[in-house]
Amino acid sequence: MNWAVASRNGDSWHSTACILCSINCGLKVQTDGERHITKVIGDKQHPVSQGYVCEKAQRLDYYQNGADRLTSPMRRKADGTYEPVDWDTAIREISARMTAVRDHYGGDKILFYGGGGQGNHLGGAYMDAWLKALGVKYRSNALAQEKTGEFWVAGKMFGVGTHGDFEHCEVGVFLGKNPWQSHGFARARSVIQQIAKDPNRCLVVIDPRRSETAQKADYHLAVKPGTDAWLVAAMAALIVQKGWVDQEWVKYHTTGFEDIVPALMWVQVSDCAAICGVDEKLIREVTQRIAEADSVSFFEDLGVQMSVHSTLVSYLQRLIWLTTGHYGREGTANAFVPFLSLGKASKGEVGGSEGRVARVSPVAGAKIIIGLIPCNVIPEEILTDHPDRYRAMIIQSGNPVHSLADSQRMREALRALEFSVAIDVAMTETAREVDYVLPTPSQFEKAEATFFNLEFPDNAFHLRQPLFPPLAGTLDEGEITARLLEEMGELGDEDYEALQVAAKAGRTAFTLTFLAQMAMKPKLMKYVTSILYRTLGSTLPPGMAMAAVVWGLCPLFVQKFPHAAKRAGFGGPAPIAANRLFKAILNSPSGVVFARSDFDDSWRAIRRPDNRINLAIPELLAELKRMLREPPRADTDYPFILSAGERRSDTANTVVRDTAWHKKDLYASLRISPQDAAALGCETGDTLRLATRRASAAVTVEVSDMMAPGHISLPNGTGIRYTDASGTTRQRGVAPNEFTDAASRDFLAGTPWHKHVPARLEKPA
Ligand SMILES: Nc1nc2c(c(=O)[nH]1)N[C@H]1C(S)=C(S)[C@@H](COP(=O)(O)OP(=O)(O)OC[C@H]3O[C@@H](n4cnc5c(=O)[nH]c(N)nc54)[C@H](O)[C@@H]3O)O[C@H]1N2
Ligand SMILES: Nc1nc2c(c(=O)[nH]1)N[C@H]1C(S)=C(S)[C@@H](COP(=O)(O)OP(=O)(O)OC[C@H]3O[C@@H](n4cnc5c(=O)[nH]c(N)nc54)[C@H](O)[C@@H]3O)O[C@H]1N2
Ligand code: SF4
Ligand SMILES: [Mo]
Repeated sequence: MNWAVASRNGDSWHSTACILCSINCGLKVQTDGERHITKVIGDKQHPVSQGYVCEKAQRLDYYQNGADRLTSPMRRKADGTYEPVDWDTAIREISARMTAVRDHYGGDKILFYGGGGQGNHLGGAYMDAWLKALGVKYRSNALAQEKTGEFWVAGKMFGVGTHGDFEHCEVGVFLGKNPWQSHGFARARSVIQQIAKDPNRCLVVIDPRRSETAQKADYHLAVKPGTDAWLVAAMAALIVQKGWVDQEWVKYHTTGFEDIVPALMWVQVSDCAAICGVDEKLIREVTQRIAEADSVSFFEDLGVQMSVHSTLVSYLQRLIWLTTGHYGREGTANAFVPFLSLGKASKGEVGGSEGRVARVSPVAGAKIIIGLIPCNVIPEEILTDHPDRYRAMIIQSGNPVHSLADSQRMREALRALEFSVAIDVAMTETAREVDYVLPTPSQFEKAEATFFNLEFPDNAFHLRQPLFPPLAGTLDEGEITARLLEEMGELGDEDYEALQVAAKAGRTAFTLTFLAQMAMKPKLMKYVTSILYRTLGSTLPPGMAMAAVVWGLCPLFVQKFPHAAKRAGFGGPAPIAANRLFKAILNSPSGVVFARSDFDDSWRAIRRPDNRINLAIPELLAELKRMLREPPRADTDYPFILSAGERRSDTANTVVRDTAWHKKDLYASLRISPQDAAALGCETGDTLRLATRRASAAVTVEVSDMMAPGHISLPNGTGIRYTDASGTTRQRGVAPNEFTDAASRDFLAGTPWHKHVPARLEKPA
């Protein structure tokens, strides 16, 4: 079903997906024949979500019809306000100014930020051609403020991405992760309920807060904020010290065990227990439960990835399940087969090839992981007189002014650039700081998809079909980048003609002509996404042109994973299998299983010598020693630890701007323990002044028994400015990154310490 049909049958149900978290549950939605999503239910035909849905999906119409959506390119005036300009003018001026930056300073002085949010990665794929034409070398996006430390560790140990199997595990461990609210794996709430109610299974939650998931846990290890490294060091050490290692398994499947033993024998478990605040007996009981279980899966997330010692914790927690033999079976982590790797630029790092010189960012010299510079160094790479500083920035589908550390400095950095462009659906905090804003159709007005496909053994890809025609005045990312390349003189009709004719003749003809053209004019290969958009794209069903890039990915996938593709029904000679896969994707509005793996694949996937998992990472073993010598110190000026950016039922990053669906009074509250509230003499609904080293502001208090004394939390995605349905500008709550500091970051990956911001609370004067 596409929008042409949808608008004819105004009251029928259409397949799509939720775009509010990385799980992208399949949905059936009803539209009103105009531009509204009126009813939302789970799609039982979706191969992964199988009808599951959470309450947030009901709010999608506030994204689709938000009053801050843009309907014209906007140009910044000298006084800081914006004026609408027509598309031809915008494309011409942007092209001229960006080319001037490239010619004067070099393409390596243009930074690209973004590539997609929780629901959209195809738009980002099209950006690639423009970036290549400009010679852009440096990129970053939100992954470089959460997952790069973990990816670096996984690269050193496995050389491939792995994901736990919570549906089947005997013991599920959530480390700084609250899947009840944040999901992170399919059908999370159902799976958590199943583990919780099965007496033979066990749910472990490591979180200072008695989160919704912790409330269901068999074991809640209420670690002191920021001390997880001591806890996981103690657990890993106990396994070695108590003789709980699965010796046979370790001998057969891993390397480096002998190098980690001395480091772990050295750990004083009782000292670590005292530092992390968890009873030593409890640590021992949980660790033994893990060692004796048939299958264990771990999930680490922002509670540790955005806190002190994050990369070290990513490493040590893996040692717990690897020394006890939990990989490559049902219920444990496995290597999923990706349709397209999210870390595709990462060959050197995630691929783990030894001896490769790590690239670093040009000014701060920060490590580049999976091709991304750490988000936290962006402002200091601009606000400097260093000759290699970035002079321009392209931002697509990201809101760094809101989402990166220290919003104030991020705004300064954007204003210091010589030129900047944002491509977005709405006038965001970031859009309000750049020179030009280009509006795109919403994700329900074009073909879209994500590469968050982490399922095992069956992995699925969901190409969504549009529900509505594009909003007037918008152009999708495929069209924008093609126009920019044409304006630059990089592409023209002569590059399209033969392929356009072939596309009309059918996909086999198109494949043959495509291969011949690329062999004849290899320089076109770098603009392949735009070429596909202009040729194949125009022959796809109405509204589906953005799917053209998926055609280009199918042969890459079937060539790289022929067995998994064949088991899913896409075997045979690669070009034929690829076209069959593309057809299946195009004709499956609820998603399609593209890969079927088995456990042997999980072992074959390991890109290390002899397919063995590497247990020893020298940099982190050294860091473990350093960490053990330096216990955390209290900050007397700022006695609270602020967790800035908690996932709640009412947050979804900044995708939905209008909060009209939120009828209850309390929104964006600062959660505080009953003990601290009593000491401060405040109650729910009161206003306090929250101060950190970067900022201070008034916040509404919510007394919550989820919080431990000394620990306070603010939600993520709040405090954004939006226009409500009546046209009034509103702002609800505070924006968490007004309070954070870009210098607070991991020594190795540069990831931020958003969950560990020293703070002070005062009664307003
Ligand atoms: N509802 C909702 N769901 C979302 C999103 C959303 O905005 N809203 N965003 C999506 C995105 S982009 C992501 S990355 C994921 C993130 O998903 P999560 O990482 O699960 O989300 P958070 O709530 O940020 O943090 C998880 C937990 O870390 C705990 N924590 C805080 N400090 C510490 C600490 O020092 N140690 C430990 N062990 N835990 C600590 C917090 O109390 C919290 O319960 O969620 C996704 N899902
Ligand atoms: N303090 C603190 N900060 C945090 C976090 C935290 O826990 N604490 N969490 C962090 C995490 S894990 C993440 S992932 C980031 C998320 O932060 P960002 O990566 O900035 O992501 P979103 O808020 O999802 O912004 C996505 C943008 O895409 C736009 N958009 C929507 N649809 C389309 C489309 O079709 N095309 C285009 N071009 N644009 C579109 C939206 O309007 C929005 O501006 O926030 C991070 N920031
Ligand atoms: S927010 Fe996430 S879990 Fe909830 S419906 Fe949307 S995609 Fe599914
Ligand atoms: Mo995230």
